[in-house]
Amino acid sequence: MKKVLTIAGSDTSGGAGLQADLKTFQTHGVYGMCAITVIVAPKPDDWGYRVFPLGLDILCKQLETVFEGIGVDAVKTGMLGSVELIKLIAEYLDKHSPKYVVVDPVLACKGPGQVMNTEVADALRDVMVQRAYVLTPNLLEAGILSGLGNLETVDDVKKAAMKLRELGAKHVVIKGGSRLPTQVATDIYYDGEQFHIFTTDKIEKPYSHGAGCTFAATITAELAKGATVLDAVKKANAFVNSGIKNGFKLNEFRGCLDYTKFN
Ligand code: PXL
Repeated sequence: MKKVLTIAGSDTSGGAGLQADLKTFQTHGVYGMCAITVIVAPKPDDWGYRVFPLGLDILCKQLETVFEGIGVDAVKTGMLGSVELIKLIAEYLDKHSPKYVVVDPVLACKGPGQVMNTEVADALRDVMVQRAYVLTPNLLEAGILSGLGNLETVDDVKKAAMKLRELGAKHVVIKGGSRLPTQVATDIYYDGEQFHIFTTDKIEKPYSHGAGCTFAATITAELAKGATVLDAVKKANAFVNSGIKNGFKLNEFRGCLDYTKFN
C-alpha cells in the first residue's frame, strides 16, 4: 500500500482542502494521511472565509508523526497559511526527501476576491516552488507566482509555465479549467521541453468546490503508484471532469464533486 501525505488546510465544509485530498487518495487506492496547517470554517450567512492557522509546534508534531513514525511515498501540499509554517514544511521536505512532492500553491479560492496575503505568496514562490516535483497553480496563482499578472490566453499560460520552471519546479501544470476564454476547459502541462494540452468540455454552472485540490491530489496518488507525470495529469484531468459532472449542491453558496462515482 502506498502511503500518501497531504499537508493542507482543513475545509470544515468537507469539499476542499485535506478532506478533498483524502477522499481522492481513497478513490485512487492509496493510503491517505494528513498534517493540518490551517482550519477554514466558512461563515454560514455569507460563506466568508474564516481562516485559523495552527501554531508551528502543532504542525511540527504532526510532521514528526508521519515522516519519522511512518514514512511517505508522496506528499502533496495545499493551503499553508503562514510564512513560518511554509519554512517548517521546507525543513521537513529537505530532511526526508520524499520522492514525489506535489505543490498546489493555494493562494486563491474561487476568484481574486480571496487572495492570501503577499508574504505567503512570496514564500510559496521563494520556498515551495523550487521543491515541487509537480507544481499545480490555477490561472490566478500562476499569474501571481510568475509575476506575469493576468493570464488571458494559452500563450500567456505557456509563458507563465516556463517562468515557473525557471523558478525551480520540475513539472508545471497550470489549471486553466473553464476560466480561459477557450471553447473547452483547458489544463496545460509543461515538462521543460514540451507543452501538453488537456481539454474537456466546459460544464455550465459547475459544482466545482475542491476541484483544484482534487486535481493535485489525483496527481500525487498516481505518482505514488508509479505513474509518469503525463499519465498522472491525464488521470487528474479526467477524474476532476467526471467529479464535476456528478457534482451536487452543498448549500446556496457551494457545490462539490462526487467522489463516489467515477465515469
Ligand atoms: O480550494 C482551495 C482550498 C484549499 N484548502 C482549503 C480550502 C480551500 C477552498 O475553500 O478551504 C482548506
